[in-house]
Amino acid sequence: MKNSSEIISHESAFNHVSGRSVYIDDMQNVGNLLYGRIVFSPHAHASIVSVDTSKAKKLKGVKAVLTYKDIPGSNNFGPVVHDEVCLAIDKVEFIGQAVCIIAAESEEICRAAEKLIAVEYDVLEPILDLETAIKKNNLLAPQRKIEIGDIKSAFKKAENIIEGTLQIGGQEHWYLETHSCLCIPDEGHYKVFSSTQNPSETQLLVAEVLGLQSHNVEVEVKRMGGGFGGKETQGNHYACWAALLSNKTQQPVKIVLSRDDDQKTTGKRHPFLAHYKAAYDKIGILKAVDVELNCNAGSSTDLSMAILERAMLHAENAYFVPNMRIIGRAYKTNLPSNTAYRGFGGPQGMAVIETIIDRIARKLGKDATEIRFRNFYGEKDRNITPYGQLIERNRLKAVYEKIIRSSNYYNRRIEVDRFNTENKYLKRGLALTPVKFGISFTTSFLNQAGALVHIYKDGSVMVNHGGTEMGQGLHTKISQISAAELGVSLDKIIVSPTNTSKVPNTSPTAASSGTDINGMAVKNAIEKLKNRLSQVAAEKLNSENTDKKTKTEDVIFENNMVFDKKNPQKKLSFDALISLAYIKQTSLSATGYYKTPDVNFNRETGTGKPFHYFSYAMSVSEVEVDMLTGSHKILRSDIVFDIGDSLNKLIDLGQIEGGFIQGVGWCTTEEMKYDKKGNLLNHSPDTYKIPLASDIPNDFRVTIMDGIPNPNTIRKSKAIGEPPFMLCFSVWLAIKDAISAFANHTKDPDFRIPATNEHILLAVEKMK
Ligand code: MTE
Ligand code: QUE
Ligand code: MOS
Repeated sequence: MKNSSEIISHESAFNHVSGRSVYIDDMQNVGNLLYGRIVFSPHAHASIVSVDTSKAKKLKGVKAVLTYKDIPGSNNFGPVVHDEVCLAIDKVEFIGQAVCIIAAESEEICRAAEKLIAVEYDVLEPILDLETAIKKNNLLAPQRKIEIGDIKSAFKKAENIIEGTLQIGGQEHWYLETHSCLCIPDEGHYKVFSSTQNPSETQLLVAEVLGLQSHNVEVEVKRMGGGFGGKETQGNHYACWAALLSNKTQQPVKIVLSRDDDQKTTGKRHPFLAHYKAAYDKIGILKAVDVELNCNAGSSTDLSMAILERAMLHAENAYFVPNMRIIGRAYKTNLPSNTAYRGFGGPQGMAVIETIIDRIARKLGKDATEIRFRNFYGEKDRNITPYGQLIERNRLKAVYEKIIRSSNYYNRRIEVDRFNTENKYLKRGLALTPVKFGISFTTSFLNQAGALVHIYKDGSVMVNHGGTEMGQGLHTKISQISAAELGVSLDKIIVSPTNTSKVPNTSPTAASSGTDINGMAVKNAIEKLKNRLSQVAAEKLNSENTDKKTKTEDVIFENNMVFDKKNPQKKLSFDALISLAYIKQTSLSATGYYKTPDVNFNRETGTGKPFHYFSYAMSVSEVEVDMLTGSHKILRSDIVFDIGDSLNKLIDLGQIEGGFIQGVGWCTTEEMKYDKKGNLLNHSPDTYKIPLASDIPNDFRVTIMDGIPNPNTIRKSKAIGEPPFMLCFSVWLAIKDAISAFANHTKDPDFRIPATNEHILLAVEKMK
C-alpha cells in the first residue's frame, strides 16, 4: 500500500452501483421462509385494556401470533439500562411500540391478520416536547455536570454578558436500507442476519429473549445500507422479534420495515433545548460560559446518557473557556426512544457555543471569524478542556491558516458586503466554523476490538474483525491495512462478513473508531502470524546460504515477497513461504486484540482523558438567501481536514462530503412535525426533506491536509466518520449572517436548528 496516493475504491463500489450487492431483503432463497410483522401501538401513551389475537391466529397462512406472554426468556431488550419491554404488557409509551408480532406465509397474510387483532386501549395524556417534560420535571436520570474554574466570580467581574436559549431539532436517519432481519433456526441454534451496527449486543439480547445463552445465537452482518447510528441499538429489536417468531415456528422468519413504518416508529437524533450565559471582554475573549443542555430522550434510556455526555464534552468545541459549567439533563417523553446519530450529541453541544460566539461578534460589530480565532485553544495556559484533558498536537491554527488562504476569506467578506449593499432582497452570508471532535468511546471500556486472521495454504488471506460495514468503507480500509502489514497485494485479502462466532464480545461500530480499533486488532493478529512466519523464513534462507545468517527480526514482508533486510538478495515469495510453513506444521491462524491505551472518564467528577486524540477541521460557506421567500442556496463551501495520514483519500473524501451534507440537512431542511397526539406527520420523503443533489454547494472544495501523521494510531491515520457532520454550522451561520445583513448587522436574528425556509422568513420579518 502506497497509502493515500494510490486510488483504491470501496470494495463494494462496483456491486453497489450495478445492484449486485445483497442486503437482507434480497435474501430470498431460504426454504420455508415466513414473513414477520409487528403490531405497533397507535397511541403515544395508553393503558392496554385487552388484547384478542384469536381471530388472527385462525387465519389461513398465519403461523404464529405472539404477545409478551409467549416470550420464553426475558421480556426486556433495553441495551444499556433494562427499561424497554420487547412486547408491551399493560401499557404503551410511544407510537410504534410493539404490542404483538405475527408470522405468516406472506406479507399480505400478515397485514390481513393484523386487522383481525383487537387491542383495546385506555388513552392517556402524552408528553411530547421538551418544554412540557421540563415543566413536569420528567427526568430520565439524575442531571450531569462538568465544571472548571469559578464561573460565579467570573460572571461577577464580567465586562459583557449575553444570555439566550437555543432550540435544536431532531433528525431522521434516512439510511437507504430500512431496519431488517432474517432469523434461521437450526436444531436449537439461531442464525441471525441482522442490519445492526452492534452484532454482539444483538446476539446477547436475542439469547436473553429466547431464554438461551449467547453461544446458541450467531449474528452475521454482511453490510448495512447505511446506519448513521440508527442501527447501533435499534436493530436489536427486529432481531429479537424475528428470533421469537422463528423460535415459535421453527421456520426462518424475515422482518423488513416499510419506509413509513421505519420513520414513524424508530428513534431519531435527540432534540435539545439549551440555555446559555456567557461573559466576554471587549475584544470578544470568552471569560465564562454557563450552559444547560436539555435533551428529549423519548420513551426509554437507550444511549441517551452517553449522547448527553458527548454533547457536554463538546460544549466548548474548539475554544478555550477558563470558567465553564455544563449541566446536562435527559428528559423522558412519549416518543420512540431517541438514539445515536452521527456526532452522537456533539452537534447539539457545539451548536450552542457557535451561537454564543456568533452573537458576541455581532454585539462587538466584528466578523465572527475573528472572534473564533481569538478564542481557539492555544499553547500552555490555554490548552485545558473543561473536563481536564490537555489538548496535545493542536492543529487548529494550521487548519485555520490554510482555509483562510485557500477560501480567500477576507476578500470574499468584502465581496459579500458589497453584494449586500447593492441588493435589497437577496442577501449573502459568509461563515467559518471549526470542529474539534474527540475520538474514543467516552464509555472507556468500549474502546476494545478483536480480530481473527487466517492464511490459507495457497497464500490467500481471510480477515475477520469486529467492525461492521455500513458504507463507510471500513472493510476496504481493513483490507488495505492487512495488505500493508503483511506486505502482500490487495487481491490476496478478503474481509469476511462480521460474525459473532468469529470475533466475540465486540463493541458497536460507532464513535468513528471502527478503523482505529479494529485496524489495530487486525495488525496485532498479523504481527503474531509474521513472528511465526519469520522463523520459518529465516530457517529456510539460512539453509540455502550459510555464510550470512538471517535473523528472524530481520525478515521483511513486502511486495508479495519475504526477504532479509540486511541481505535483500536472500528472499522467497510469500506464497512459497506459506506452503512451507504449512508443511513445517505452523499455525496459520491468529486472533488479535487491541484496547485504546490511556483513556478514562469519571462521570461522577466529570473529569478525565476521555479521548485518545481529536480530529480537526474547518469549513467556510457562502450562501445566498432570498429575503422574500426564505429560500437559500449554498454558493460555495470550502473544507480543510486534518485526518493524519489518510488511509484512503477517496473514501475519506466521500465521508467528508456526505457527512457535511447530512449536517446541512439537519440544520436547514429536515424538520420533524408531530400532531398533538404524537403522530409524526412527515414520515416519507415527500414531506421530510433530506438534501438532494441540487442542495450540494455550487462550488465545493475539500482539502485533506498532507504530512501530519498522527502518532499511536493505525498507520498514523485519524478517524473520519462523524467529524465532517459538524462542519454544517458554516452553512447554518452563513444563513444567519445573510439575515443579519438585512438590518445591516445591527440586530441579532432569531435563529434555531433547523433554519427552514419558514423560520428564515419569520426571522427576516423580525428584522424589519
Ligand atoms: N458512512 C456511510 N456511508 N454510512 C453510514 O451509516 N455512519 C457514520 C459514519 N459514516 C455511516 C457513515 C457514523 S454515525 C459512524 S459512527 C461511522 O461512520 C462508523 O464507522 P467508522 O467507525 O468505521 O468510521
Ligand atoms: C460515543 C459513542 C458511544 C458511546 C460513547 C461515545 C456509543 C455507545 C456507547 C455506549 C455506552 C454505554 C453502554 C453501551 C454503549 O457509548 O456508540 O453499550 O453500556 O454505544 O462517546 O458513539
Ligand atoms: Mo455513529 S452515531 O457513533 O453510529
